[in-house]
Amino acid sequence: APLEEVDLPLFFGWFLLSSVQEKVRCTSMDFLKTLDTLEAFKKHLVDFTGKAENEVDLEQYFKPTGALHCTTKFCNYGKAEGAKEYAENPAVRALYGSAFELSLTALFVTPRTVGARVSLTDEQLKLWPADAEQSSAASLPPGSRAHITLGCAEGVEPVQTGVDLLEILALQQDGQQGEPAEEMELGSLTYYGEGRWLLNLREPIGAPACFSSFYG
Ligand code: 2AM
Repeated sequence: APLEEVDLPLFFGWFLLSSVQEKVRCTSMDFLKTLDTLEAFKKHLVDFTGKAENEVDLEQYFKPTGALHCTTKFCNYGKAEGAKEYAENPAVRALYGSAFELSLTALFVTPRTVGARVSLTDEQLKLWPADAEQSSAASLPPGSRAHITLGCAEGVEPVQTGVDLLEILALQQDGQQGEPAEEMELGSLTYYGEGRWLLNLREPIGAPACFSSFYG
């Protein structure tokens, strides 16, 4: 079929090269392994377990979600609002297939998801859709939602990761600085209530990635 007749992809995004996927997974596993042993975390364990259990193995709690990527536009094969416009955006067409370096600046964990926050450059923001932050009540700057889903709890869809990140950023914007919990080797850990944890990385992780799309 001519290219015009091919459906739009499930989503566009930056796909991490396989060597760095491994590195990011290892870092995230190390973080989870340490997090569930911290006294500060145990104090709020009920956020994750309900009342029944007094321990949680976060490495088991979160299920991996496939190839690591940072979604720019979820198109749902053209059914999502703005999908066609995004695919026709000159920046998207020009940069399709190009290499980028993403900067991972934080890791976050909630009872639903674990993810990495991505801090986009001005060039990368040209590929960021205007409506990505709409689901948040707060007015957060473009790119706020940028993240890589690292795992989801049983029965949770990956779309939740961005929602969880926006929720934490909205609290910050609202002046809630959170509860400093621990200085970890990777960075400083803050608790935002209701099972929400954010680790600001001391050293951002640079992740080479290709801007492309996924059809599934
Ligand atoms: P994620 O970007 O948070 O990981 C396929 O489902 C991919 O598209 C996943 O990476 C998923 O979440 C993302 N996705 C699914 N539904 C979405 C939506 N409504 N908005 C934004 N991203 C979505």
